[in-house]
Amino acid sequence: MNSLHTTIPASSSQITLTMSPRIRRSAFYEASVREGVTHFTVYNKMLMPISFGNLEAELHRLMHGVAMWDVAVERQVEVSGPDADRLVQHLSARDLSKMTAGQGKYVAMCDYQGRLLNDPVLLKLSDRYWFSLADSDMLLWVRAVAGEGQFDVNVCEPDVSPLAVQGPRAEDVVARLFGEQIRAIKYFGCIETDLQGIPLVLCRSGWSKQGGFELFLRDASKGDQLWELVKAAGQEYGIGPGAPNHIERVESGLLSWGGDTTPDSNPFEANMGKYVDVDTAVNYIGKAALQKVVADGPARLFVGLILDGTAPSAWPLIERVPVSANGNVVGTMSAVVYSPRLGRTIGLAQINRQAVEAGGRLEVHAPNGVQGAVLSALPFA
Ligand code: THG
Repeated sequence: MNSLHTTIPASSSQITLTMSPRIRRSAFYEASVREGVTHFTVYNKMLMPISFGNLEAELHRLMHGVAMWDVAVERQVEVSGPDADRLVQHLSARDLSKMTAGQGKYVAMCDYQGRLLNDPVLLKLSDRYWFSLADSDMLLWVRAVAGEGQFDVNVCEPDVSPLAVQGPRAEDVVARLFGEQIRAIKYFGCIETDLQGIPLVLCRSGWSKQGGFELFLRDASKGDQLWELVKAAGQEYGIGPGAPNHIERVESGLLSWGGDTTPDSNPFEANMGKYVDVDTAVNYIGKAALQKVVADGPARLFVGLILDGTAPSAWPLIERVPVSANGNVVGTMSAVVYSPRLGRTIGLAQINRQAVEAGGRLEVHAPNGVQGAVLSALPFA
């Protein structure tokens, strides 16, 4: 078996980033530095840790133990006020009529042409909504739509900083902190609570398929304190720092908006079709365009690729690379990684629907040469 890179390989993807007031730091920034963070990316104009220098250990904790991740870059757009229900529905390509407080849902936010603007987790709290966002400027969009439509709402980015606890032992750590009753929380269920006076929302969610929770800290000045409480509770389960894991997310086929999508992708081209309601009485922005996509069939599909050989293909990709069939370009690959669990090099790609339906062999024009590939359903088995 190939050994994993234990550090992210040095390449032109490694540069020095000079800080400025435009690039924000997280409530857990000091804690991440103390823990030995080695690599950051920028997400929602904020620094996001992506490695602590040992990807192998970080993956192992996520798959077999428990990891804690600074995901404060998952910024919230908060909507409250008399027209909040109506505005949130207008912005979401999903029937929310049965949604109750204490629930979360994965939603596609689209423009009038059905293009995917963001794929947040939407949380409904007792008196407000939070769109927990991927990496795009939704505060601008939500305020514009609210203003143009004269919705009576307040729209802001609140002081909220998610900390993820992920992995098979995550529930044990969170039960230790909050009590055994948290084991009954359903997927995307959320409760407004506190931890030794630190206000937060606890939600069963997170950007992995290994299970876990996110603690939405509601006071950035308590970031350090919360980090240390979670770390202490996780000691006996071997908790350690990590970040949304590239290998696990490719294996699981979790969408990275802006990485796997282009500005023209619609949700059906992002494998989000099952979360989009087109046959519904409710109305929302983009509905007619999305109905047309369903009627015509999407132009492209988001699929997995299994590459020939087991070379640990160049990672991170610094740009999408072409994928061809019989010499004709049929799509692009947006992520690639060697999966130790599958013993294969796997990727994520947007491929023309006809080429997916035809099946057969593909060629990936990877940075380290042309490699043959075949399609795979997502998630990878
Ligand atoms: N948590 C929170 N905010 C987020 C993310 C998160 N914002 C950015 C980004 N992640 C948004 N994108 C996703 C993508 C996938 C999922 C969640 C957010 C996800 N998908 C599951 C799946 O595809 O299997 C479950 C979806 C479902 O069953 O409804 O969890 O992670 N706070």
